[in-house]
Amino acid sequence: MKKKIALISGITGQDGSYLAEFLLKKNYIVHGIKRKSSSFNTERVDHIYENYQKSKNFYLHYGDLIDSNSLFNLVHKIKPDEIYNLGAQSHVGHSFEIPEYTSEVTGIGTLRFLEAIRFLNLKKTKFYQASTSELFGQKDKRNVFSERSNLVPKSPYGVSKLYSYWITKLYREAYGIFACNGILFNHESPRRGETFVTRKITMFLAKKYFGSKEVLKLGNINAKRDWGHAKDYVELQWKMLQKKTPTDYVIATGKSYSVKEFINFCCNYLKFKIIWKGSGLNTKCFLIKSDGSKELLIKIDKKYYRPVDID
Ligand code: NAP
Ligand code: F7E
Repeated sequence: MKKKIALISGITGQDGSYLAEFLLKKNYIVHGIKRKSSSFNTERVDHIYENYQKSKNFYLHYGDLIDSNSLFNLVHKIKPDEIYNLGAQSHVGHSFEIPEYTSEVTGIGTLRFLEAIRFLNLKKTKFYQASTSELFGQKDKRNVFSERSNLVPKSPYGVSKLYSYWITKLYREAYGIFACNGILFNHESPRRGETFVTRKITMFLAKKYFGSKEVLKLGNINAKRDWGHAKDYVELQWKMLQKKTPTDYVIATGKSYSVKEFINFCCNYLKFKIIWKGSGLNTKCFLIKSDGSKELLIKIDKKYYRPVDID
């Protein structure tokens, strides 16, 4: 039987690397897009390259979501059965500092892919768009989010993803492209980028466990998130493209916890005794040492708050 061919943007990221592994195990031929960087950026997929290059099932190509030609040429050459658009400037906080770049990559980048499929008339190519719970903004009166919730993004990242969400829907309806939005809540793993809050906290605490003297600076620790595991969520991305008809899906665990609860859980796991003092910007967390003395562990820094920070 002919092997299925997948093209993944964002293959060097958390989800891209897990999805590549998942699809290769399903006997796909996987093509990934990596962007040009002045330093190595393939750390998360180097082991895949090592394992699969001989079998000719795994390929990496240079390309960029702001470069229509590179995307068009790759789609034309590879003619994938499935495209997974996971590439993005994906950091919500940073999107306030680089809103225009975020819109280009995270918003218009999606249109560039859809236009390539439309223009090349690839009737069999299915398209997955990495959409996000950041479309939602604040919870409504029913205190739940669903595929029918109001979309009220609160960051340049969310607004860019909202454009991608609607353009994906539009190309599905207008041109009959098999295109799905996966509206995913946060998902984490040991491959999570180091500036996202779970990784920032776990890396800091691991260093502290081995004697580091650093103090962790955080933003809004009362913010709540629904955290799942990236490995589970990439499987669902694939499943969406295996359905008979394309539509959009919300993916979440249904349980949310605050950043503070996450810290308490991690400290408990490491058997760190901690105590919280103060409130708001003056909140501090201390580590109680074996001799009873206190060491400052975490403090709040306004710099890590977002202009719109949703609890
Ligand atoms: P990630 O680790 O930040 O990976 C983003 C990927 O996009 C990286 O491979 C990055 O390349 C690539 N990229 C960035 N700018 C690009 C450009 N201009 N052209 C081509 N590629 C570019 O993100 P993730 O956590 O795996 O998330 C995957 C997707 O799901 C993203 O679209 C994200 O917005 C969305 N999402 C994530 C979550 C979550 O909780 N993880 C939830 C909902 C939606 P480099 O490696 O070179 O930086
Ligand atoms: O923040 C708070 C922060 O950056 C989580 C992306 O994958 O998921 C991710 O976006 C919460 C926020 O993820 C710090 O204010 C406190 O409330 O880990 P994060 P995110 O913003 O939820 C969504 C679904 C995506 O689509 C995105 O691509 O933690 N927080 N103090 C902090 N966050 C960070 N990064 N750093 C802090 O110091």
